[in-house]
Amino acid sequence: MTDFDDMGTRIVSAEVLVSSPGRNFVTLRLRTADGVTGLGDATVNGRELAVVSYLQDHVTPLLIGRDAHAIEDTWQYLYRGAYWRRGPITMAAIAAVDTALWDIKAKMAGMPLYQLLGGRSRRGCLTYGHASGAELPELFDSIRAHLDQGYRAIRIQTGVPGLGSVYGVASSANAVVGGSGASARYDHEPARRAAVPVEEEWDTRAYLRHAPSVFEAVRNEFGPELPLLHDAHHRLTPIQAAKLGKELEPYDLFWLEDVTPAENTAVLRRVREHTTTPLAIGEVFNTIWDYRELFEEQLIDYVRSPVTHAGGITALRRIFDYAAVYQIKSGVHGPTDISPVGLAAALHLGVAIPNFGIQEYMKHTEDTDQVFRPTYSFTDGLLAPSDEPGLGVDHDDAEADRHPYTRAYLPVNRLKLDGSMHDW
Ligand code: KDG
Ligand code: MG
Repeated sequence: MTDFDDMGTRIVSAEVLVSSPGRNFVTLRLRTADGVTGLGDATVNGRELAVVSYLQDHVTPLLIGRDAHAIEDTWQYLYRGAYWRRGPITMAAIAAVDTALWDIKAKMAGMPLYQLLGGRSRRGCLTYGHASGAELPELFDSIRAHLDQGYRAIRIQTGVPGLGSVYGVASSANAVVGGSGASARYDHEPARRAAVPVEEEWDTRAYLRHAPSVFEAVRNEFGPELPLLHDAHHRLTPIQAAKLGKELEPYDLFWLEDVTPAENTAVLRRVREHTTTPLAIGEVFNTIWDYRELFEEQLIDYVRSPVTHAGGITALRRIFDYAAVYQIKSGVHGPTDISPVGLAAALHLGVAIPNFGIQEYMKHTEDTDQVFRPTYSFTDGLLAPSDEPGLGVDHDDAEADRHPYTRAYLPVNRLKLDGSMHDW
């Protein structure tokens, strides 16, 4: 569609911004002839420059001259038009364009984005924070500190006896990023930045023996009410996942996340047959199609897709509407590698949709917030978008220039037994 009634809404520039204020981020900024700008997050952790190329070499040239108001048509143009549909790089690129266009449209309307998505349905988005510790005393300290900060739901990850560092558990090595206790961070940048991925070791049987005892101890210490979550990071077979879900039932989890690898969702039938522990999945899914049998067979309870990796606000809204038919709720992925732009987009959707469940929240570093200047606020465990027009996030180019891209990876996971690569 190149027939513009209002030439002022034409896209005249599309910039791909790469920076590393604490960790790497890829951001798309679109500008209209009238000078309205919009931002979109295109960060794919550990594969950032692939999205930069996808956008710069294949997408941004197509955007110049298009009507910024034509959000749905642009989405279909980039998705159907590519022929090579789906996949994390394609869908992150489309997500960035879509999010930036929604930001522009809301700014043009002079409204916070959630108003264009149907208006506010709740005061804010209930979040869960990340408590962790190699041993129980550190874990308990971390839970207490999160409660003091206002969190009302907590994800629990711990070390496993006999294993070294375990992903998801803040260690002294990365405590330097955010201090110790509650604010220690487990995400592996920049404390464990390296030219090649850090290698961790894994033993599923040791993990399965240990995990239920951790939740028993936490329930004994903190009582029955606190919503508790846990992430198995795709590491289990269907029967192991079923066993874990069953053994965690007495501790009444809010959810058990990513129990099996994402490629074969049909195995969740087996898990579901055996346990009533609620299941969450989807942080590495890219499209609505990935959820089809999971929704229709009622195999999961929460959708983990973020705006950033599932094709943007347009696509994620569609996924949530489809999920609502089956009483399945949102549980949007919100680690620090989702930029403040991606998080703000999730919050605008989160306050608007009828089937909001919970929002993952791990605070970004101060350096990150100085680049993006987010205006969302965290009060009493609820994260809420501001009433500024658009997403309520900016991009300070001068600040970003102080933090150049540095190649960095997620760790990899090898079996302690023989060093073979394992799922995660
Ligand atoms: O980039 C992916 C990581 O941030 C991911 O491992 C985090 O599993 C994760 C989670 O639930 O936040
Ligand atoms: Mg996860």
